[in-house]
Amino acid sequence: MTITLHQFAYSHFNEKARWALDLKGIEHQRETYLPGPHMGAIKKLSGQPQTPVLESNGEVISGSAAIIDYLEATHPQPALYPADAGLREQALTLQKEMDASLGPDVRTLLFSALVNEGTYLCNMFGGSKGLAKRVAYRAMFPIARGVIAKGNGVTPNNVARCKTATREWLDRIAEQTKATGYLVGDTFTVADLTAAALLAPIADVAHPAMKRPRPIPQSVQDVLALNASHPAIVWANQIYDRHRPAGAHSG
Ligand SMILES: N[C@@H](CCC(=O)N[C@@H](CS)C(=O)NCC(=O)O)C(=O)O
Repeated sequence: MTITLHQFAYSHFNEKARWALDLKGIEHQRETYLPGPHMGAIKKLSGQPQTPVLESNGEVISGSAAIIDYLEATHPQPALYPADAGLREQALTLQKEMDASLGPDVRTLLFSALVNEGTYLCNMFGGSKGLAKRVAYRAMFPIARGVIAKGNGVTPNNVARCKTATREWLDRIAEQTKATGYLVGDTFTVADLTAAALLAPIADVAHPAMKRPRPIPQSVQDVLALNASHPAIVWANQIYDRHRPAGAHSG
């Protein structure tokens, strides 16, 4: 069976898929695209513009939740869905809510800094590429900056909304994990994977799949500082330490 994950290097939705593949110990290849230039190839492959996309024996699955669902069906162990139907429903509902709001809002917060850090942004997403591709990508940045800002919701009003909404998610996650250390029941589920992966860009996790290049520009550090000591950020780092396998890939 040949499995390929079509991905962006530094992306929290892609990290959900990487984490599920690594946790289940599934042998696979990763095809890494640069955001922007990815569009033609990903649309041709999947009929839509976003990563992650999983290609498995001729099947093409788009979106992190659908990919996890597919992997859960084809490689059931270790399970990410609780066996109990009620708990499974809770975990899947939480995933859906976080994919719809926490994920995009965290991305907006990060991009509110990255739109002013062209060289750093290009290193984050293009670090694994050769020099010629990296130079060409950096050269495109001034022209692409407006599209990047718009595509990631970077307007003063929306950034302010995302700060509040993210704080509310952090408070909810901290409250909901207080009793057992997990969001649903007393074991690691898709809900914990989703929360920790989607928080990874502001939790500044050390795992190679989401470790950002150093030195971190001051503007990005300012975004991290907004919530650095929040119990849910500490929790996300602990979940990474306990449940995110190293995996065979570096990113
Ligand atoms: N709900 C989707 C969101 C995927 C998503 O937002 N992907 C972003 C990267 S984080 C993307 O591919 N953006 C490029 C684009 O929209 O053109 C999922 O769970 O996979």
